[in-house]
Amino acid sequence: KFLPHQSVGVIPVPFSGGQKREGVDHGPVKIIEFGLLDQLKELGWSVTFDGHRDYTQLRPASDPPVGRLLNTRYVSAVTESVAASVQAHLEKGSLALTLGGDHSVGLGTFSGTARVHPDAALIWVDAHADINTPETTDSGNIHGCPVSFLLGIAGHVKELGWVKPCLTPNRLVYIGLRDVDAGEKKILKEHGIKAFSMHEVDKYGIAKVMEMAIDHVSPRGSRPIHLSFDVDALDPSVAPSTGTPVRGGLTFREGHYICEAVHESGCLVAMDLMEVNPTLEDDEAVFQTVTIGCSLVRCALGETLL
Ligand code: 5AB
Ligand code: MN
Ligand code: MN
Ligand code: MN
Repeated sequence: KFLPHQSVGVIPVPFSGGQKREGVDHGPVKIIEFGLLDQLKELGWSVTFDGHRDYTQLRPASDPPVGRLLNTRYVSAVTESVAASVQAHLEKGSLALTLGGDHSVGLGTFSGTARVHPDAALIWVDAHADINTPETTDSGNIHGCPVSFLLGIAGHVKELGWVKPCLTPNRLVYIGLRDVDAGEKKILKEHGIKAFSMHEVDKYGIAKVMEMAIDHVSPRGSRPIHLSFDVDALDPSVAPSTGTPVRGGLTFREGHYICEAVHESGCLVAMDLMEVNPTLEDDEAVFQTVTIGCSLVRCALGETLL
């Protein structure tokens, strides 16, 4: 509806500064090596690849904690650049596909989408809500905070000053939650944010959940959709190589169904595939995680079973 759906811009973001574990910055190279670009061409997409950039060049000489928040300047520089990349692809009429990298990068991706589509909806698929504020975060890891910045409820952090509020609670929906901090639960309640935790996935089934989720953020296809998919939404038995795994996650099919349903909506304008860490667990686990990551993207971009 919002796109001719023919071209996709692929933005690899080898960044790990939004959390403390090394390795998630190797995610994009592995995903590309696995053949994602050819797979998308096979599906009929014309693919523009941004190329592997060295984001460590953006690391500032000094980056002291701001309250509890860590690497604010580094995260800020990288995400500001990512926002511009996403914006550029969308302005050319392409779909924007960002490969993470940790989920702090979501600050940049959705901001870029919102510049081109100010009414865009955000579907955040994750075990976690990533909605901590500088006040509520225990870890200080910004990958647990991007959504609060997008909503403009994080308070002013000078180092991240480029980030403008660009999301409203009614345009946000979560799927897959099962590890939400107490402070985050309060925020979700206060702002009336729609969330389908694993409890709701069990209760209603994924098909009904997707129908309700899409109807909530983009009723009758009225809003463009940005899909931000953290692989830790999947159960660790199907996607083990990620930094913050949580038991009791989405099955292989539930993950794929989400992407298929978003494709079917005809509203997808941008997708993130985040938190693939190919240095965690053994080779078989990495292969499994990268394989599923690629097939999630293919499903969101229209691969069908029949
Ligand atoms: B992820 C936690 N809520 O704030 C925090 O992987 C975990 O992008 C955040 O979803 C997990 O540190 C961030 C405890
Ligand atoms: Mn996340
Ligand atoms: Mn997560
Ligand atoms: Mn994670």
